[in-house]
This record gives sequence, C-alpha cells and structure tokens, in this order.
Amino acid sequence: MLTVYSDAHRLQNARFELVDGKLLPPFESPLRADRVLAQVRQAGLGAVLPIQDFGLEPILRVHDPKYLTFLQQAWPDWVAAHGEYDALPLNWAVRTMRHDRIPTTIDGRLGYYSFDAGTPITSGTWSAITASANVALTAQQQITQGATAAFALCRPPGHHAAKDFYGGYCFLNNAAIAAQAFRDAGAERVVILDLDYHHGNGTQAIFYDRADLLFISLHSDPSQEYPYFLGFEDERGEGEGEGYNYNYPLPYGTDWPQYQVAFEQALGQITAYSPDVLVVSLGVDTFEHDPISEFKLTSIDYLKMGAGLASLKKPTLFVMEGGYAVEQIGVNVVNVLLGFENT
Ligand code: OKP
Ligand code: ZN
Repeated sequence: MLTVYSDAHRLQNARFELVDGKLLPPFESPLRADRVLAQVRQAGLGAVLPIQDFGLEPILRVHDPKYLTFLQQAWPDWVAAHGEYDALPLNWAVRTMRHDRIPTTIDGRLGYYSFDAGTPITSGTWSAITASANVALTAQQQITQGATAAFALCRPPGHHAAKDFYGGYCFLNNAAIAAQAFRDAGAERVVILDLDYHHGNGTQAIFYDRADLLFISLHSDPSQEYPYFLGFEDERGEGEGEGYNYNYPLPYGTDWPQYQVAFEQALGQITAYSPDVLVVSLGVDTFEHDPISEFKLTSIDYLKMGAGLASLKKPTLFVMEGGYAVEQIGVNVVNVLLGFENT
C-alpha cells in the first residue's frame, strides 16, 4: 500500500496543552507522525509519496471561506496583539449570547471559530494544516487513478473540525475534504467510517443532511468522554440525510470482543449502502495503553480491524486521525494496513 506524507506536519508544534487545569507537553506532537512513518518504512509497506498542492478549491468545498481567512490570519493577528505565544481562545458564545456577528478582535475570533482551548494556533499552523489536507487529497487522487488503497499520513488530524470551527487538535477536516473530492471526481456514494476513540463530531456535522455520504462512527460514549456534546446513538441525520448517520457509543473498558460487535454491524451497514469508495478515519487511540483514552484494544487487534475492512472489497483511503501512545503508534497503525493488505 502506498503512503502519502509531508514533513510540513512538524510546523504544528505546540508549546503546551491545557489538560485538567495543568499545562502539559502536548499529546498531539510531531513525534507521532515521525513514528508512524518510521514503521511504514520498517515494515516495507510500500512507496512513500510526497504531496501535490491542490490549492484552496477542494478545501473550500467543505470549509467556510471566512473560516479559512481566519485560520490564515490568526497567527500574525495574535502576535501583533499578544506576542509570540501559542494562540488560544478563552471565551465562547454560549446560548443567549450573540452568534450573528463575527468579532473583529483576534480574541473574539478565536472564540467564535473554536470549541475548545486544547488546540493551539502557532506560527506554522497554517502551513501544517494545508499540507495535511494535501496529504489526504494526494492519496485520494491515487485511488481515483486506480490504486485500490492508500494511506494518508495526515497530521494535524481533522475529524473534530467542522465547516467553520476547530477543536480537538483539528483545523481542516482531511477525511471530509478527501470524501468530497471523491464525490467531485464522480463517486456517487461515499462512506466515512470513523474508528478513532473520539466521536468525529466535525465530520458528522459536515455531512449530516446528505444521503450521498454515509457516516458511521465507533467511539467512546460522549456521556463520559470528549467531545461531550455530540456522538449519541439517536443522531441519525436530518432531511435527505436521515438514515445516513450512525453512532456507536461504547463504554470505557471496551476490548476487541465488545468492539467487534459494533464493528461488524458497521461493516454490514456499509455493505448494504454499496459505496463506490470507503474513507477510514483511522485513530489508534482505542489502544489499551493510550494516555488519554479508556478502550482496551491490543496491537494484534489492529490486524483484525484491517482484515475486517478488507472484507468489504472497496477502494479504501485510510486517513490518519488520533493515537497518542507514541511508543506503539507506528505498530498499531501499520498493523491495520498490513491486516488489510494480507487479507
Ligand atoms: C483528538 B482526536 C484529555 C482531554 C482530551 C482533546 C482530545 C482530542 C482528541 N483528558 N482533549 O480525536 O484523537
Ligand atoms: Zn481521538
């Protein structure tokens, strides 16, 4: 299987992350992608291709133009106001506050366009996130041109980012951008299967009213886990999209036998939908030793996950999302891809 990778991910290198009232070294660090790439090479998975630049057009098919302008301008505006510290929001417009005007100050705009304070904007954020979207688009193009599968080694991740807001380490929704690019290249039905430990709230929101994209997510129950406000079972889509959104919230402690029940139901739904192409939002923060997660999948289980995905026999784009156990992240991700290839 071919991998697409860009060194530009290193430009997203936050100084710290606000966790449980403490400033800690970021969980979402450049080392994650370095480790995955090293394992791709060590396992001899296949060629590693550089990115092509697709410009802003395919990103604008998913994201709001004003949001993109904000992301591009945020760092210089923040530095002018506050100096060269990581840019973080501290205020949000909840309930009775106003959403009908976009603030002009950088502090106001950071709050307007975000949903958490765990996602710092730095000097290199814009370069890193546009490169990450191009990683997904380059891999997508390989599949459109005939590859049966490809791995987009995206960093930063994307599945928490919606049309016009960021959060959860995510700014541009790489999987959604690639899925839309498949549609625009002629695929009629696309599935995004989100296997990250956290609910893909951004991806769900982007496609919630559409029947041309089936979104299915297996994740830790949002009644006890981030992102807390979306990802429940009763979210089934709306309007034309009704019946094209499925959430499988799973409890803390979920191991492979438990996970497999939901996973196989999801595979059945995908088969019934008969998509032209499958996009997998691949997070390996379901791992038993992940530092921020509470599932119990083992490294061997990821081989079974890959084999299950291969049984669908569809062109498949793997898009890297989360996974924070840096010692094992490479083995876990590459096990999914090897399990897929050797089936
Ligand atoms: C991004 B992705 C841990 C707080 C976690 C943010 C998690 C973002 C996950 N106590 N805060 O889905 O892997
Ligand atoms: Zn996650």
